[in-house]
Amino acid sequence: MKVALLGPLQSGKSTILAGLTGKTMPAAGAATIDEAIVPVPDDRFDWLAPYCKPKKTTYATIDCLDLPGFDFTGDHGRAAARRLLGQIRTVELLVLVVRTFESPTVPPYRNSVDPARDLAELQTELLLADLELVTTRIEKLEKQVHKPTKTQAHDKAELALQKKLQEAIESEKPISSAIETEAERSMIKSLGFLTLRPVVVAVNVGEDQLAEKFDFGDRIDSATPVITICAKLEHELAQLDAESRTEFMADLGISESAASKFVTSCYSALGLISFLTIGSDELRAWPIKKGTVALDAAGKVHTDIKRGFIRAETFSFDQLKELGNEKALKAAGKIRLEGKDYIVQDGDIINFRFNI
Ligand SMILES: Nc1nc2c(ncn2[C@@H]2O[C@H](COP(=O)(O)OP(=O)(O)O)[C@@H](O)[C@H]2O)c(=O)[nH]1
Ligand SMILES: [Mg+2]
Repeated sequence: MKVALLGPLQSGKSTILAGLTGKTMPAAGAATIDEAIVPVPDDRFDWLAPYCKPKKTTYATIDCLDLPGFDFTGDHGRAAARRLLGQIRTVELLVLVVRTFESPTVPPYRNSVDPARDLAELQTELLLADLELVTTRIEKLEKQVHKPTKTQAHDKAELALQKKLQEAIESEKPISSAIETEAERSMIKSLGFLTLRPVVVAVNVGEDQLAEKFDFGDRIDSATPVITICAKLEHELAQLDAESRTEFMADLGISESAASKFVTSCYSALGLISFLTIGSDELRAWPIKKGTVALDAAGKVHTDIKRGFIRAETFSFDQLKELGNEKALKAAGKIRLEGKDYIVQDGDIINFRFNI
């Protein structure tokens, strides 16, 4: 599950990721895409770890790509940005990072701090990248539809769809807004349109702007999360041990770190939930798409478990917490034996029974 962080030069992308992973990210000006594996906070672990005392705990993770900052002020920067956008067509979520912090040592993009302008520019560039793709596809299909091939009917349908998408882009609407059916979605799936992806907007604020709210009006729809994060502060928090961190956060009057809110928002924008496996060896959260059935969830743990699937012994974390232990759950008849088609829920604790 890949997420890409996009934004102008020095908007704070690498600092955000460094805060999330504790790892130093490439210095400003790096030209290559870097990858960071980011753990997804799960407060159920706070209860479960002392309960099962595992040798190992493994959080769900998301894969974040740190892109070099965009500079659309000149031809060279524009070409570099286009190349980078071409390389991220398979990612599933775009995080658009814009900055509002002021710093005497970090000159702002285009010589002024203006998050709405930067966001608009990013959106326009994503639309242009998709327009290029649509146009190329239309040219190809227009030649193809006249040939009496086996795919002629499909080609005609796709051509009509591509023209509809082209119209959407030309009126500055993302492709996601023009897709009406699953059939349409699957028809264009392999093309990797960027404006088909869900978006999270991250506003990188200064330490003195933590309480500010940012409204981008109708530049984004109401479903798009806007996260306010002070990358520099989060990076500092990440360097502290747990106790000092709690103290520092209490001093600042915050309960959940912005970094944690940020990751959780990305996780749900990706349509992901977690099921859990518990035991004395490992306590682990497994990311799955909402709607995943038990058989496929088993396959995440191990292909053998999927192949030899018998039943998924399942109970919910909330019930475990309420009743205290598995014995009590069993006595209360709360442990279910689910079949292959059971739709796994967030917070399900599963023990797969299998046979190989
Ligand atoms: N004052 C302040 N400086 C920041 C903040 N976030 C990033 N910076 C600084 O801005 C510069 C660019 O940040 P970086 O993460 O490399 O930006 P990127 O080009 O988007 O990856 C670095 O010197 C950071 O230390 C912030 O929230 N406040
Ligand atoms: Mg960077």
